[in-house]
Amino acid sequence: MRLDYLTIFPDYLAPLGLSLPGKAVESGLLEVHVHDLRQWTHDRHRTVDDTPYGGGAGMVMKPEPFGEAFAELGVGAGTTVVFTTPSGEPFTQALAAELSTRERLVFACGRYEGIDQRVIDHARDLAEVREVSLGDYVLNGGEVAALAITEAVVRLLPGFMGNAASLVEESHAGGLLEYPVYTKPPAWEGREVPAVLRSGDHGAIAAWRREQARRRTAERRPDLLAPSALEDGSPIVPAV
Ligand code: 6GU
Repeated sequence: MRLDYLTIFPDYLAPLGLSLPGKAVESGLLEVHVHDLRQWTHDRHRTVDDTPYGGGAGMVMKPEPFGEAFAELGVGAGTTVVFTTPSGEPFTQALAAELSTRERLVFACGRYEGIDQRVIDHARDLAEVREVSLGDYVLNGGEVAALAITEAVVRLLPGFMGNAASLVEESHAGGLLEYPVYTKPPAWEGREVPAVLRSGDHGAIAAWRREQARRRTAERRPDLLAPSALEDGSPIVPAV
């Protein structure tokens, strides 16, 4: 898989060289290219934004640098352009799985009040487009969102370290949050590990974990237990 990032803050994406994506690059599974959007400006101030038509607060990212970037990077059939924006579709494990099947992702990281709509429309003429949001809150820009999406996608790539085992586990998940986990020592700060986990009774342990996961999900994410969440594409969480 090839990943390209268009950003006015390339330093924000430095973590891509570390840990998980870094290893995937070293193993040859992944190619990563971070591009400073300002390289496709031509004025002395390397301008990437301008005032919004119709008025209003903030600045809008200009279309031309994106257009030139798409052309130079060869965005076309076989590419998915991911626009990170709080007005996008919610990012889920299901979307991560879908994106992990693509040959090439180009992340267009928005800043300011957004990107001129014609950039998104133009990208749709060239390639597949997904506008993606991490959740219902506002970040200053799409870079951190692009990092999060990247990590979720890259760990699903076939052949990536450790992914076989974790994928099998995730497929058993049943759309619940993870149960609490414990390790040694058996008592710490006056708190004991639940006896059932030390009982060696695998049936009882599985039942306890299922119940803990159900309880935790009911408390924190009742939406996951609603009938509408039980259709295909429900969120995938660790094994119970
Ligand atoms: Cl993808 N971008 C920005 N700027 N804010 C967000 C987001 C994305 N997802 C949630 N908040």
